[in-house]
Amino acid sequence: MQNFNIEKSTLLYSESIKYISGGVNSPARAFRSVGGNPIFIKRAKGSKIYSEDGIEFIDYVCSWGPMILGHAHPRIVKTLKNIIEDGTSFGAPTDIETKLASLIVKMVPSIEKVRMVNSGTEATMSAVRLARGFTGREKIVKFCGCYHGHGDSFLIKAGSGALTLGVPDSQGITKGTASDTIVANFNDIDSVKTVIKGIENQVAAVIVEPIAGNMGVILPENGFLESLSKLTEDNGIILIFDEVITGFRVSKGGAQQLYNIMPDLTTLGKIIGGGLPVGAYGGRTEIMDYIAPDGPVYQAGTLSGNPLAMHAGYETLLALSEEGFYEKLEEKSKMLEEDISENSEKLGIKIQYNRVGSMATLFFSENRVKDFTSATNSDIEKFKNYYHLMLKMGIYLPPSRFESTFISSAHSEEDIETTVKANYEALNLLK
Ligand code: KE4
Repeated sequence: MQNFNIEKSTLLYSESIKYISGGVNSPARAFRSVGGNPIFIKRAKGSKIYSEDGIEFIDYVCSWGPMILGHAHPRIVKTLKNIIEDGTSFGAPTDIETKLASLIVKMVPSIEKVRMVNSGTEATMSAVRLARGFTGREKIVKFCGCYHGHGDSFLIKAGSGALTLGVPDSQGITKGTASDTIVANFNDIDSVKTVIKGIENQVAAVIVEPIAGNMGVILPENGFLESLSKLTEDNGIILIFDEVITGFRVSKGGAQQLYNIMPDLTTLGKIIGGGLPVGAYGGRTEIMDYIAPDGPVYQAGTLSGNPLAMHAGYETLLALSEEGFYEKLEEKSKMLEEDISENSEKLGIKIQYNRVGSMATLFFSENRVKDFTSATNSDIEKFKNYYHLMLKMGIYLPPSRFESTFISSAHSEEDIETTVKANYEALNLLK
């Protein structure tokens, strides 16, 4: 274990909590569920992040998903350097917005038209408003443990940081709003049929993470997404795939391409900004034409389609479109899964390693983790101890068992080997 002295981070945290709520600009970054204080990061390059204390980590958070090319990728840095002197925001249309939009339309099977926003939350909020405007209906269905950003309609039985902090139902949500959100169970199509029974014609949309990432990674059981697609189609309900994590992560066309399911609307974020603030929502033209200025559903944003973010996103999508990108990512992701699974078998520590492509979660559980209940039954104490053992060995994981780890194209085989060695040592100490 390297000299793990985080005095500088601790000092910076004592300063940040004076001015920033919780000392962080997003609760997911607080170390509340694992204990200790957050590490302050000074810079990053490729698969590594460097703390203010001068500690190097192999990064498996990847900014919670966006950095699929790794940090400070030369293509992104060069692009931003080239354009920054031309101005940063105009509040008027630019050619690069059309270029990125057309690339998204080309790559994501169900998207015919798209609207850019500034975050995944804005994308999901707008997609639900659009579904309500298009159908004239008010109810929405979400899944317990799924997270769709911090829009009021979604902070009911929410995952990610809300679940991590034990507040899946946020305060500040009006009874009226909450009453329009119906909660079903992921991977349980009968629970969806039950909760909408008799009110099918009041339901505007079902929103789902096609691969859950915010309870930790939970794969869709065979037939679940197909049944959801049929149920929504049969009842005139808009099916929204929230692909803020899975979009361009699990394949060029996201989860909808991987599972060959066509949602009515798709929300995107993270990767399409290449590390700058971006979100997007898109779908069939007949639905997307309902958005202002063409249609009656209003949505707007000062910095939507910001040129810096558009260029960073465009270069990112071009890079991941290159031949063999996902195959190489799959090789490294598979190697990590197999070697960690081998470690756990050798040491007799029961884990579940849920993975799709380069997104994965290691659960300390005897049983398969296939839904919210089995995810929350995983061993939190073991996770906390594992987390800090790995951190001290220079492996930076998300500080929550309800998040996904990510591998970038910058992660080397050496990084994977180092991680597997650290995993072996950590599991051995947990025995
Ligand atoms: P943002 O508003 O954070 O850009 O996106 C919201 C969102 C929407 N949909 C899904 C499936 C998401 O996972 C997210 C945000 N993801 C969390 C981590 N799982 C962001 C981390 C944070 O909140 O700091």
